[in-house]
Amino acid sequence: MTALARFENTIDGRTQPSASGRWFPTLNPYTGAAWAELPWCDGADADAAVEAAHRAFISGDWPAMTATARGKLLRHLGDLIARDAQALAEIEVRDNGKLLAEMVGQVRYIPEWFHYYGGLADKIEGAVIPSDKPQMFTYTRREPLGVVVAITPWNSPLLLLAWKLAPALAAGCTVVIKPSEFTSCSTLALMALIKEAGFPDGVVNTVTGFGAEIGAALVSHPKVAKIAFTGGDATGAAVYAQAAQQIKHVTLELGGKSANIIFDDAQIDDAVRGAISGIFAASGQTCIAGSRLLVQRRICDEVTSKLVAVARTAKLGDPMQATTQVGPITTQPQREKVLGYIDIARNEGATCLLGGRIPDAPGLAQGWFVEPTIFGGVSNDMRIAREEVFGPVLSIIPFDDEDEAVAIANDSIYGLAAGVWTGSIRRAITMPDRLRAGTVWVNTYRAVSYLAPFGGYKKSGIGRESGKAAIEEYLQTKTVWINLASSVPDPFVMR
Ligand code: TXE
Repeated sequence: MTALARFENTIDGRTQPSASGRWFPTLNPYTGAAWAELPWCDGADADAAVEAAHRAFISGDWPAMTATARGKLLRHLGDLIARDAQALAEIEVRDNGKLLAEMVGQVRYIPEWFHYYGGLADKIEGAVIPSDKPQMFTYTRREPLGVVVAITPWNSPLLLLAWKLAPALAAGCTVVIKPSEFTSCSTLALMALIKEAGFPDGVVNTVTGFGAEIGAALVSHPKVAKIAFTGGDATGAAVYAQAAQQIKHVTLELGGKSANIIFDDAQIDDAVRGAISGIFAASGQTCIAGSRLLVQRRICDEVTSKLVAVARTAKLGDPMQATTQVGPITTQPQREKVLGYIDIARNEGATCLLGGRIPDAPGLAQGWFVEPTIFGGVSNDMRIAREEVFGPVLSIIPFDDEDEAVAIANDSIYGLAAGVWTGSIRRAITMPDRLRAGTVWVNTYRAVSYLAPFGGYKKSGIGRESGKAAIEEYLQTKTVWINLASSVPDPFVMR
């Protein structure tokens, strides 16, 4: 038996196994087999990483560096990621089973975040405050928060890390990354590029292992100033509660149950393609999945039959192959969860129009596949319409008019994203105003950019990632008062 590849953490600039010397395997969702091993960290490693990040924040080269120099490091890192995009994407596919074509595209896009925030690093400005007090000079400084713990999920490990890492570093923070235990390898591979780019030791550190074991040690560490988290809402709520104990800053990017709304004046074939990309791309494992498809009743049968016809032809298979359209589910527990929701939907009385099973095609048995699944006859009070499935399962919900579409779309604990398909300019402008979601797409779906703030309303999260807004999440304001008078007046009266 050949030994598995081993990836190591980087703490204080040194690659290392865990303090305990234990390892755990990472599995390939297409083969179901272990393909690499990772350091199984515990509280001792978490503490070492936070201490290293704290030292790098308060002393040494990083705090002494100009913002322009910081920005250059970020841009250099972006170039190195572009150079190694193919190799990084292949690591991601082995870990998360998403299509190589999608992951290569995604990793090739990641440098934009480092270039953008590299450019923004030396445009962080304070202000001189007009003074209402004579002989007083008052100004503000924008200062980094401190040590940031970045906790990332398994669906798009490097992209969702870049959304945190680039603005955090541009702001001058230092970072400890806790990648998902299911997909840590690409993050550990990225650390070699962070070293090559020239970041001082301790500015970026990693700790791999199980969230339940090291999450609390990281989140509650007194030297951590902020947690930037993407993951499920239950874990997000636990992280938020723990962070509150020490009044730490948080950004939370959590789940969704996004409504993708098709009006009867839409280009129906485009809308069908949008609905497919909204739920079957990445096997539905995206926080922005358009898992509730709201269709105006007059066109509901037509849209449904077109959707079923297109989804039926989706080619499941090896995510490394260019012809594959739907890959496996990333983790075994997640596949169980998806299959569980399919049973729940059937028991609730929804009609399974397509899929709903583990595929029996030859060559797929070893991987964690679920057939693309479409449910009709769904009402918005069913659990399949209310809870995040995070898999290739679409619920079709008919509506009669605009008001009803808005009411159904907004009747959710989540508010991450929404889609609107319409030929009406009026609707294209008024519907986004009425939808309670952090992102609304009109006649498109799943567009994101380093330029555009992204985040959730309601239980989908707190704070924004990407765009200028995101850097604010890693900064705090200090106000400085300088007395220009030659003497200090009456000490018993507030100035
Ligand atoms: O996520 P977790 P899971 C949703 C999706 C999925 C569900 C559960 O619905 O079915 O979440 O997935 C770390 N303290 N999303 O269990 O647990 C964990 O190690 C600190 C939506 O995989 O939220 C990982 O690094 N950290 C989502 C990260 O949290 C802890 C993407 C996310 O894992 C921790 C993924 C703890 N106590 C799942 N426990 C999205 N918004 O895109 C775990 N972690």
